[in-house]
Amino acid sequence: MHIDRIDVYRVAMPLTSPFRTAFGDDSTIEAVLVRMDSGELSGWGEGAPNLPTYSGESAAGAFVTIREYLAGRLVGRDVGSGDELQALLAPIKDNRFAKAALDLAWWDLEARRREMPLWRLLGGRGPDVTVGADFGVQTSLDELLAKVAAAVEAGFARVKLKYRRGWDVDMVRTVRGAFPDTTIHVDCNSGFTLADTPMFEQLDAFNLAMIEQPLAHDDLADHAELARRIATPICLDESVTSVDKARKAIDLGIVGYINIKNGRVGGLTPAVAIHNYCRDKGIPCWVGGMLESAVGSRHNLALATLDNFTYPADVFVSKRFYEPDLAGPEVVHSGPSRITAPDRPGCGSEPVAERLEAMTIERAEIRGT
Ligand code: OSB
Ligand code: MG
Repeated sequence: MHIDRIDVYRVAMPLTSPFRTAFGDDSTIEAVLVRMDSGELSGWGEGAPNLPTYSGESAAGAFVTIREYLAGRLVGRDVGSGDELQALLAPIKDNRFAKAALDLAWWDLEARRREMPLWRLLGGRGPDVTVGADFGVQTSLDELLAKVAAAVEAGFARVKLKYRRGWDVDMVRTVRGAFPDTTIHVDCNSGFTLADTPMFEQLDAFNLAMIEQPLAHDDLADHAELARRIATPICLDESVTSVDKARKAIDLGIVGYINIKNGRVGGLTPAVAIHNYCRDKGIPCWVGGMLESAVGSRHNLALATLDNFTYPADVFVSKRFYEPDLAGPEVVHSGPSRITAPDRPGCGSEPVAERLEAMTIERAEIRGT
């Protein structure tokens, strides 16, 4: 497929309410959106690193990296596969959210060219995906309990709770006390160190499905030590950025689960490769998200249709975070705890032109020579 032109947008998407985690309190999410053109067709991709607080990457940096270093490696060329695209970008180290925006746009374009839904092109088991509920740090335990009660009532298959200092063991004890049978896990977003091992040992009493990314964002060795000291399974998010890191995490005996995010690993191409590697090793996975617009969320949804994603995904309906969503059609539930991948060519979403314009901070166009 010949890449004629790439447009990149750095956007700021206002959240309906602040999202509070161990790495910060955000009221806006910054992302890069990429439109990739081939002939009459366009595909859309997204990378949503926001500020450099989750990883070292930011939307501002991703925008410059795409404009200056990445897009020029693709325009004017024939790119026949995701692997070929990744090989062309490989001389540029890291910058995975930036690469993901390009990789996703390529896959969307390829699926549109073949006139098939992206989930089918990826080899998914079917369009229906089981999704979970997710709650950031709240202003009070009563507020959290009310939200968890509503999620359980609505039939969500699992509940993820953001976890940070001051919103820790007592919070879990309270929620577990009120909901003894609900599948619950906590996400620490790399907020702790091995010195907190006694606190993690206390969590073993609460039958959590897993503890997500307890230690530093780029660590493996300390996670291996923690895994030896606690019974609750560990799930890595931030630390697994490639198949190679997944291999090391598995060989070190760290992981009960791996959270796979398109943005964090550099796109659908590496995400599918990590999924396949984990499947062959018998390690269950689930799909994570970064508060993407409907474009990125529908790419996440397509990924989540693969067969080794056995724990409910962090894919959310548009209204959970955005009113309105930058992209359409808006993401909605198709049943309790379920979102269905669209039966349309490609990922099934694209930006709504006037919203894209209103939310754009800067934009660039890269054409072939
Ligand atoms: O660690 O999974 C994470 C959101 C932004 C950045 C990092 C994370 C998250 C989430 C929420 O946990 C996922 C979502 O709600 O889409
Ligand atoms: Mg996480």
